[in-house]
Amino acid sequence: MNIAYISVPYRYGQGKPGTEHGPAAVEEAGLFETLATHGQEAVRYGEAAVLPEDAVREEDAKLKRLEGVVHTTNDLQLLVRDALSEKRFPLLVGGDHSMAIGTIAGLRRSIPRLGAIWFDAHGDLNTPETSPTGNIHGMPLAVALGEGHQRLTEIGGTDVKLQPEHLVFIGLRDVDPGEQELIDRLGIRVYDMEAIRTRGMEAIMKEAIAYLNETTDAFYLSFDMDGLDPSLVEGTGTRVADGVMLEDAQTVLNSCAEQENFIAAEFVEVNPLLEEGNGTAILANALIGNLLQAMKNQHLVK
Ligand SMILES: [Mn+2]
Repeated sequence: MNIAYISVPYRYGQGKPGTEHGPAAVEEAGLFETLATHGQEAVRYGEAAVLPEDAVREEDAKLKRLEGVVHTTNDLQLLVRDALSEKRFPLLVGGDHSMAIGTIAGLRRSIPRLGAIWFDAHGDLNTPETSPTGNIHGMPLAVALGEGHQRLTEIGGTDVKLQPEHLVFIGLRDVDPGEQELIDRLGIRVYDMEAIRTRGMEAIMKEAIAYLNETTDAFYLSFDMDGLDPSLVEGTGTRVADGVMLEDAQTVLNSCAEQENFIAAEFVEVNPLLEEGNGTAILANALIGNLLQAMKNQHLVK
């Protein structure tokens, strides 16, 4: 399978400048070399369109920079859809996590029963009503489940993009009250740090994938760098203590790569302005290398 690397250089889903430089930082860390090492063309398949800063205002405090998010996620869903229709594996680098609204909408076009593994410290399940910040990067999963502002839920079509039983959280540990209510009401599968510690990541990933395989046609991995332990990721905007360590993160990647119905991955929330050096982007590039190697071992990537 050929990789379609798609960059999403934007930050409008959250307030800190810097995630718009995430893709460039990962490229500087050697992304194109990583692609070439694993038999891929060292090229960018596409880059999601981003509105200039002066065209984006905060406007609604409960839904900040909405125009900027709508513009990019709408463009991104088309890129992802096209890549998938060409039988490519979309590999996305962001950008803040609100980009997943576009990723999921694009994948959903050809995968009606789409599954998602959400590697993240946060639930990303807020709506404008429940969000403590109004930042849309805390809302992409609510949007995918059909909850939230219509401008967002209608990106890529008016249908609901993701069913709650087609979603699994890995590494969750910072959940707002409204998010917990949604998790409980919809019965969403969660593997928190306690579960990872007591059962081990290997067993958890095996169970998570078996669970998704029961009812989905294919699944993708949404990898938020803040799912990792803060000691590993200085350059991400919302770090949370007691996170996933490197070996367990690699197990997540390897477990996904073993599956023939693993169809896309995104790495989000790289913010090089929050650290000296480029450590978080270097780590993201290394993790992408791990993933491609594991996929190559499974003959998913030629
Ligand atoms: Mn996130």
